[in-house]
This record gives sequence, structure tokens and C-alpha cells, in this order.
Amino acid sequence: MDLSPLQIARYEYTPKLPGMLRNGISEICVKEGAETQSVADQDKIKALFPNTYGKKEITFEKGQNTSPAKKQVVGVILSGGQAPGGHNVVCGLYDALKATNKDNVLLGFKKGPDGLLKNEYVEFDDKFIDAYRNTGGFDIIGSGRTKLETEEQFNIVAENAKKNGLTAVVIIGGDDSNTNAATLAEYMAAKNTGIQVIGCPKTIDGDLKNEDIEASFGFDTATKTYSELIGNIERDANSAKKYWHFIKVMGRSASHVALECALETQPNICLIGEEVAAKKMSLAEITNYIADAVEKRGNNGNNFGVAIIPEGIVEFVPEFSALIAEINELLAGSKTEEFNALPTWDAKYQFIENGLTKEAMAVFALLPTGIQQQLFLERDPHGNVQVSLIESEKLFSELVKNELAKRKAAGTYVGKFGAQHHFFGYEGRCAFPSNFDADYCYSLGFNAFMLIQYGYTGYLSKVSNISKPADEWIAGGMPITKMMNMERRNGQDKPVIRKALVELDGKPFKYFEAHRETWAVETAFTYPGAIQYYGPASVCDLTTRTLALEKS
Ligand code: FBP
Repeated sequence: MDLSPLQIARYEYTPKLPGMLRNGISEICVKEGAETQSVADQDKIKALFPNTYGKKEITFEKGQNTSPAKKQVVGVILSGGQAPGGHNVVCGLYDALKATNKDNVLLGFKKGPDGLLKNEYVEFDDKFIDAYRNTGGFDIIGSGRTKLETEEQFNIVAENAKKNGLTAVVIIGGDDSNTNAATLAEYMAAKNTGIQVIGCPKTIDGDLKNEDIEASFGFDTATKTYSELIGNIERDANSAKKYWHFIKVMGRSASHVALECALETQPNICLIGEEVAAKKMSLAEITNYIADAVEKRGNNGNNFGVAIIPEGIVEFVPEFSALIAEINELLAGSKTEEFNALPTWDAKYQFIENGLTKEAMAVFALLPTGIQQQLFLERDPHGNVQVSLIESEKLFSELVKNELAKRKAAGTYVGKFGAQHHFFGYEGRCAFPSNFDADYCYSLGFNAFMLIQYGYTGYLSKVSNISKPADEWIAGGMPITKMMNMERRNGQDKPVIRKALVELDGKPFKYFEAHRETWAVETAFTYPGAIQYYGPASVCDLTTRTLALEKS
């Protein structure tokens, strides 16, 4: 058997398009809305994007297709981390392109931006595309994290595009990749290349969203996958009644993934990085917050529970970020070699103690030895601590264990504490896309081609009203510059798409906040189970709780 039964079944699935795109290509017309402005720093963004700034929002409608009949040769890349549904963006793009003119060509550039720079691509045909319909992963052409941002890179991309007769490039990526898409679009327009650039909003992290983009694709499937696993662990915890499970979930800095999983599974604890930052919580305060729940439950005879920890949590703890900054300084330049040459951990500890300020050392001393050593082992190519690799699930369970030992000695805690650790990230990034992601992604790709066909550039493919059934979805496009502001990056002010962190006055967080005290002490677990692809829409076509609450 070469294919799994589900794979075969998913090939047959027909993704749902927004109602207005369902009448056939000849009946899709465009309606232009108001001119746009960037979310902040309008003068600066306008000056940096003179050719693509201020363009109009557009929506598609049923009506006579009036787009020019020219042959299109489109190049597409997948950029950044995998997210379920990427293949369907390519399939939707391909189907719209071929339905418009069978001589149109779609080239898939390999391994992300590198493919455009090295001119490595495949030409898609029906057989190629059919093997990837409704499947997870980015293996169709691969992905990469090279940033497309320098003039030199743009020159190479333009040269390669010209060589292949490209009329447009589609960049499927997150906030950084789409920022680069906007810059590339501006470059192509300024040089009068005639090459259009369109972006599609991808990332499981859920942090590419704003008043126009209701959700990035992949967030739905990834969080459903993690929630299934967390629900299974909750059942196990509630069956065995002997472990506290500390579960770190991916999502980079923002805590959208953790929050969505908490809304789906009602764990005892879920930390939210943005709240930790807003309240300037210390490691001790976070530890006490978790230990309080463990103590209450343990004293009631419930020596088990589940705590969700967002990947980016430690960056939000002010004293921890200060410590990381000092460690980066301490090991700058040749000092790393000096440190590495020290023969024992004791000697290294001495070096650290001599080099850190008293405040930073006090935080460092609190950490379990394993985490202390991790901070000096895992460095990125620039010599910085890789914060996302810190095993924060182990960090907090260790700190809680130490705190509980004190409480036991003081006689306030009478329970038992045993911990298990998990990290869920890669498990969810290439899952078969949920029906929602399969439909949304296919629509984004189809829509991206309609934007190309109507001559737009520097736009993000936009499908909105997505908390409703697909026939009510609204297809269109939004100038990427509308989502941009100036931010400090590597010591320079740069125009970037504004990243969306969890809003503490938003409905998803408010709902969580209103329930978490009960969830902390009671066993209120909910078990979402596996993603369902076939069956009633009430089970199979559900959007995330985050989206449902935001739109409620
Ligand atoms: P994108 O922002 O590129 O979509 O990537 C998301 C992500 O899955 C993060 O949640 C995670 O921190 C990171 O990628 C992991 O990256 P890598 O695949 O390079 O290990």
C-alpha cells in the first residue's frame, strides 16, 4: 500500500470556495473600495513605498470578468515554518491559473526564497498538483528561512524572473515574509519590471492577523492537533491521578497557540506571555501561581493536573530577559572560547558569577542546573542564547517542585507531586489540513491568482468573514503597506507588518480569565479528540474558539 486510506480520501475532497468565486472564472469581477493608509507611521511608510502605498482595498463579486487576457507565468514560494494547508494554496493558485487560460504556467521555486535566488524550480502540471491536494506539509517544493530584503537579492530575483518570463510572484509566508513581499513588490514597480507580487498569510503561530486578516492559515489545524494531544493527556492524568503534565506548545513569542489550546481543553494552568509581561511577573510569582493550584488540588486529594506553557514565555519575564541580555554580553567575542575552555561546571559557574550583576546572578541561581547549563550550550550563529530552545516546561516544573518542598516543610501542602514533560510543535505543523484550513488555503491561492489577473501588486490575498460557512466568505485583497508600521530591528528603524500579540482586553483572553480560577482547582478538562474530516459540519467544519470568540 503506497498511500494511506485517508490520503486517498483527501485527494477526492473538493475544497469549498467563497460563494462569490464559485461561478466560474468568467463571472468574477472586481470592486474597488477606499484608498488605504498604513496602521501607523504613514509618512514614513509612504515615503518608503511610493509606488505601492495607499492603494485601494478590493473585493471580488459575481459579474463579468474584465481582466486583460494575457498569458501568465507565475512563480510561487513557500517561506518559513511549515503550516497545514500550504499545499492547498498552491493547488488553488494552479486551478485558477489553468481555468483562466490552459497555457498559463505555474513554477514552484524550491526551498523558499533560495529557489528564487538560485533559479531552482519545477513546473507544475495536473499530475504533480493532484498528488498534493488537501495534504499537509510543504514537501511539494520545500521551504526556507532566507530573508529576501537586500537590493542585491532583489536584482537577482528580477533577473531570474525575467529569464523565466515571470509575470508575477506569490509569496506564502508569515509577517516577515510578507513584509519582504511588500518590499519586493515596491522594487519591481519602481524598476518598471511589470512583475507583480502577491502575499498569502501563513503561520501556525496565529500572530499574522489584524482588522483585515482574521487568521493566518495553519493555526486552525495545528491548534486542533495540539488540543487533541493535550485532551488525551488530560484523560490520562485524570485516569492515573498521579502526574502533573507540563506541556510547552509552539508559537514563538505570541501566546495565541497556548490560549487557543486552553480554550479547547480547559487545563488547570495556562501561562500567557503577554500577561506575564504586562504584569511584569517574576519567576517566583509565576512559580507561586502554579504551586498554589498544585497545592489546592493536592490538598483535595487531586495529585494531578495539566499546565500549558507557551514557547516564548521566558522572553516575557523581565528579569529573565535581563539575564539573557547579560549572558549574551558575557560571552561576546572571544569570551565564548575562554568559557568553553574551562574544565568543569564549577569553574564555569565561577566565571558566570564573576561576570553577571548581582541581580542577574540572583535569577540565575534560582534556575535548575540543567537549565543553567542549557543557557550556555545552545547558542545561535550570532552567539546569542536561543530562547526558544529553553525547556521552559522543565524549568517551571522544577521551580514548582522546589516551592512545594518548602510548603511541605511548612506543613501547608500535604499532596504528592510528580511531573511529566512534553513539547508539542512539529507534531502539528504538517498534519492533514482540517476542512477549514483546506478550504481557506485553497481560497487564498485561488484568490491570489484573481489579484494577479486583475493586475494588482503588493497585495495580501484576503479571505474574510471566515467564522461563517464558506459560501459567506468574502474574497479580495488588501495592500500589504496598510498593515505596516516602523519598528526597531537590529538597531535600525524598519518598515514591518505589525505582529499581533494576544490582546489582554480581547474576548478570547477575557473568556479564559473568567474561567481559569475554576479550571485551576476543579477538574474541568474537555477532550476535543482528533480532527474530523468526514461527518456533520457541526463537528468537521468548526473554526477555532479564538476566532469564534473574536467574532461573537
Ligand atoms: P513561522 O513563523 O515561519 O510560520 O514558523 C513558526 C514556527 O513553527 C514557530 O512556532 C517556531 O518557533 C518555529 O517555527 C520553529 O522553527 P524551525 O522550524 O526552524 O525549528
